[in-house]
Amino acid sequence: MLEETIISKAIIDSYHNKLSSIIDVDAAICGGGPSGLVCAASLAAAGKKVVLFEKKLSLGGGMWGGGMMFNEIVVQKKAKKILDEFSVRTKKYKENYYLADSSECVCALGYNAVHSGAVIINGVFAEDVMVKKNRICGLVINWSAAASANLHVDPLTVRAKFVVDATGHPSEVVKVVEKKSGVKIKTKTGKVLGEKSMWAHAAENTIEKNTRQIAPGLFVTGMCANAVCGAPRMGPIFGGMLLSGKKCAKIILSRL
Ligand code: 48F
Repeated sequence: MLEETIISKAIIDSYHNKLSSIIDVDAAICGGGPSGLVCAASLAAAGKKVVLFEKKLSLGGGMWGGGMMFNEIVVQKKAKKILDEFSVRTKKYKENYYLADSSECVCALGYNAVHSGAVIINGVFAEDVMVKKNRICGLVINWSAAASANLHVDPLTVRAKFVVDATGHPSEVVKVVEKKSGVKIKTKTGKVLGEKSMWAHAAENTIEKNTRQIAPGLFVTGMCANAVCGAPRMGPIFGGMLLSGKKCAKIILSRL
């Protein structure tokens, strides 16, 4: 005989434990697209305490849709190694152009992040950051459903040694920092420079350089790194996202 109340209690107890375990972490990642997932998986695989918040129910960000909903993605040779590492199958199209099924990619990145030990909290978004002594030291989180319903609900806060903005094109965490924290962003103007129009080669070449600590305690990865630093977009080539997530984890590891 299956008992409904036991099912409910199991979920409540387990979720409560999960949430309690991520109130104070090494890294809090905002955004579960490809860059955030690779960053989370790499940090967790190195034994660090990592939480990733995704505002939607589904992980994967812009990866599901490939190019214009043709659910295939392209990666270059350098990044194919990361897909190999995550056991994603690829096929060569031409020299330096490899294809992968976008659904397989998202599932593999998510599976690896969780299996490496990262805690994923979906349906929750970061609405603000915690700032102390001019340093970003945490994320202020709330239910995405509360925001959609326009409910006035006070948030909760998670403390993190490092925060990562992996929110893609909108660069939501950096924009909050720019708008209300008083902490200066490390760009030429001290402001978010904004994403430029499509130029895949230039965008993929600059994304690793743009993946860095943009303010004390705050890193940028993925499309967010290019958008904040005034670099172009690249469309459905995803190698830069994977390489950026790896690089972001590597720098954070060197500082933990
Ligand atoms: O947009 P997204 O996939 O970011 P990414 O990892 O990859 C970019 C590519 O998908 C593509 C591209 C490359 O070809 O240009 O666009 O840089 O994933 C960002 C995730 O962050 C979530 C959002 O729902 C998406 O899944 N997100 C955005 N704002 C918040 C957030 C927030 N405030 N809190 C939590 N999650």
